[in-house]
Amino acid sequence: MLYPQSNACRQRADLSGFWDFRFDPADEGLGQGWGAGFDPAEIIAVPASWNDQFADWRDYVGVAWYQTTFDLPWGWRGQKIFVRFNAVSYLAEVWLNGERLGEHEGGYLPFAFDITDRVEEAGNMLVVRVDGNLAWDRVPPGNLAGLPGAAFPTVNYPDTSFDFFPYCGIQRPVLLYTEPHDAIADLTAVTEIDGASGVVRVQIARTPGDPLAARVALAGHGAELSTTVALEESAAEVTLTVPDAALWSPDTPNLYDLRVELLRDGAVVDCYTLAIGIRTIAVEGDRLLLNGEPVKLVGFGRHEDFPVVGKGLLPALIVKDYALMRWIGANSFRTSHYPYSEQMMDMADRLGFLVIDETPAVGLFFFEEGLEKRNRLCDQMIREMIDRDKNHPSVIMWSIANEPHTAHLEARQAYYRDLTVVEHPSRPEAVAAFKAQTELVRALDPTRPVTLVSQEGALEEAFAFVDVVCLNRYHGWYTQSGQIDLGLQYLDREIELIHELYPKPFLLSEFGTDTIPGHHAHPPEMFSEEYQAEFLAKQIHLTDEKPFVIGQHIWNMCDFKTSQAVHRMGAYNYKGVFTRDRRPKLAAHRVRALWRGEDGS
Ligand code: ADA
Repeated sequence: MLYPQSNACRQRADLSGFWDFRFDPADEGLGQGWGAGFDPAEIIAVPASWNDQFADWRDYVGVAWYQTTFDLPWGWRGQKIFVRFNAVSYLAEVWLNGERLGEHEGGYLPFAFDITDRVEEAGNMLVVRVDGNLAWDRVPPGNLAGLPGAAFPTVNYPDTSFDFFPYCGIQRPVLLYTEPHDAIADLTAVTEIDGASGVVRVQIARTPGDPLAARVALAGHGAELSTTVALEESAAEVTLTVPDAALWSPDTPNLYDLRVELLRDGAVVDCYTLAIGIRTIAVEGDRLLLNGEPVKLVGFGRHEDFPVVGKGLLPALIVKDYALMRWIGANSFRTSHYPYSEQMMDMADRLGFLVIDETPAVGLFFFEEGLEKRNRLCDQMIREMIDRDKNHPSVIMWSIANEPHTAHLEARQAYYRDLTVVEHPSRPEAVAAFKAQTELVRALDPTRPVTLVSQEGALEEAFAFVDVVCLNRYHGWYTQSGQIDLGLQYLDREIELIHELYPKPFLLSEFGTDTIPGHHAHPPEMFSEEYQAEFLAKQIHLTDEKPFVIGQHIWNMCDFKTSQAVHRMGAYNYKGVFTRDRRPKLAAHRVRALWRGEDGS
């Protein structure tokens, strides 16, 4: 799904700003026809979550309505006209001038509607009903306490099955945009390396119509290449060879401008420009290879999270977070636990960060209730995520889930007792789902490794299907609490056991400790900054000694908001090495010295 562009053939307008708004706790708006317009009760900022914008509605995750009016920009008539929502959490229904355009389920990926035949010259009324409810047949799931025979007593409020606040609303920009009737419908750029040359294969999909030609040009780093092909049917592919290619990597985030034009009788009827990076990513034995060389991923699990805006897009925060990751010596992060904004992904390309792109499938469970729908949603979100992010050189791996509840309870009890792995420890429904999803990922994108981020350790049978093993583990925190060195012994044994069963590259994808900013203790004690610094340093040293470990992602880069729960003081997860407002804790300095090789070890 190409991001809307403004150029000689296309236009784009941003509807960000202040919209009319109304909460609908009784969910009466549908029945009362609010889709045709409603009496606003508030004014709300778009893009941003609604939870922290008002005094009394922080924990409200029900239904609310947005509306705004717009005039059609001059000169747009005669083209195809669309409205696009970059992300609305959780479920959006959209009307234009009283006509229902459709709906989209899933809070972190874009969707668009063709409004060519519905948009007026002036006074267009765009209305959006947003349903933020938590439910067990949604992805990510919630309200599990409502599950018949629930094994989940309500431990947090709002009742999520994941550990971050379920912010809701229109959290990323809403765009109007045009495309010509003969348009580039999609582009897929795949790059390879051949000696000193780069090979760029470009698949061009077009809207149906009369025969056209496609001119593909690649410019940058001294290269000026182009080729023209006939574009009779719906798609064509061209290959460009770039001599002395300037490869993309964290140290050299070289990008080229790929410009595609559609031509009829020599005249340009559509054009689109894509920034591409020439790089390869592959798994070879126990190693992850970037451009044919082993690469180590050092960085973080993160969240899109900040006071007041919640999960709302905040460009200055994106700049700040990349600056802090650069400062601490990180080269990588995972989009835990949902695809991040297009702007965040573009900056990873430009600044040179290696991204594990993760779907919103966090906290999945495999009871029968709602399973068919959850599986269908997981497939939908895998497709949408790959369709949106497939051209980013920074995306080096797809993650299909975070911490699914894969294992049987009995299997877990035996495992936690003494690392005993019983026969078939995973639920068959989970094994079937993840086998199908890894196959779907490979069918959609055979060029990148696929992973699943697990808490089940050696019980995770889905590790058989993935290319890279990712483990979240907190030995010395949730287990062996207060005993960092004992935790290391358990971590050491467990990683070796997992690698014995699943001999693949291994990433310690989460490890960390809740740390109250400014709280100190000597000797180190849980929740103190000293404990976090020692815990992280020792687990980094341990995992660095293992040849099959391809890196560490600390949990988390920054403190972030969660639901209320007894184990989340102030409704915060304090595992950040930076505070929520981006101030470094002691561990940030310790990790910086480690990752920048300045710790003298
Ligand atoms: C899990 C989960 C994270 C966070 C972490 C923690 O690994 O993936 O989202 O909840 O635990 O802080 O306990």
